[in-house]
Amino acid sequence: MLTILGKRSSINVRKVMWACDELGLAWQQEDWGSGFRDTHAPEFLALNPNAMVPVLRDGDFVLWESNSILRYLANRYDGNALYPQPAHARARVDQWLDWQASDLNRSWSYAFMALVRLSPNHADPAQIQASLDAWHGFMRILDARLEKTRAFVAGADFSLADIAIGLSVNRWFATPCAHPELPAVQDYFTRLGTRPGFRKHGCNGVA
Ligand SMILES: N[C@@H](CCC(=O)N[C@@H](CS)C(=O)NCC(=O)O)C(=O)O
Repeated sequence: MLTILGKRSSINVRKVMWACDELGLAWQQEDWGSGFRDTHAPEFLALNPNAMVPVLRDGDFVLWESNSILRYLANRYDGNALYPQPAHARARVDQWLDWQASDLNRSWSYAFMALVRLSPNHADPAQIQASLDAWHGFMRILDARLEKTRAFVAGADFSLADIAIGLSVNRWFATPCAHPELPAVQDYFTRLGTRPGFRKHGCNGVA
């Protein structure tokens, strides 16, 4: 039995729960992170010195960093369909996973904290607008990509990249702001909505 440490509202924890369900794995989850058990507790820091969720425990093996956990699960549990072996196909999945964790993630940080978390420390209108502009810019890049594939981020097939990016697209739509028209992103969101895993962990009313 796999154990996922982290609160269910966390986008990064939801990636891991969704991946486990796609792979048909049995898992249990423990609520850690702000509002729940404190990730600065020594027992948690011993698992992840960054005090961040998610952490995966698989027997004696412990792993943190959500996209690394996705890759591990696919490698360990026969997930070639989600993370194809051929070098070019695998690199394409990796490219979009890394883009999600770096550029895309960074762009929304201020706007998300301001508009969804209503953080008093993120109330500067100029910084909110700059964050939204950057976020929309990256979503336009995604729209152009999906316009080409007409299916999923890495190509014709659903992959690990769609778990990370599908949750990100859900966050974008769920953030109260003016959204530019991005038809391919809209179609993708609808397409993902046919997957039980996305309905359960992605498009479930949580940004
Ligand atoms: N790069 C990390 C980021 C993890 C992260 O930012 N986790 C947030 C929740 S989404 C967190 O642990 N925040 C502190 C807390 O909730 O106590 C990953 O992808 O796993």
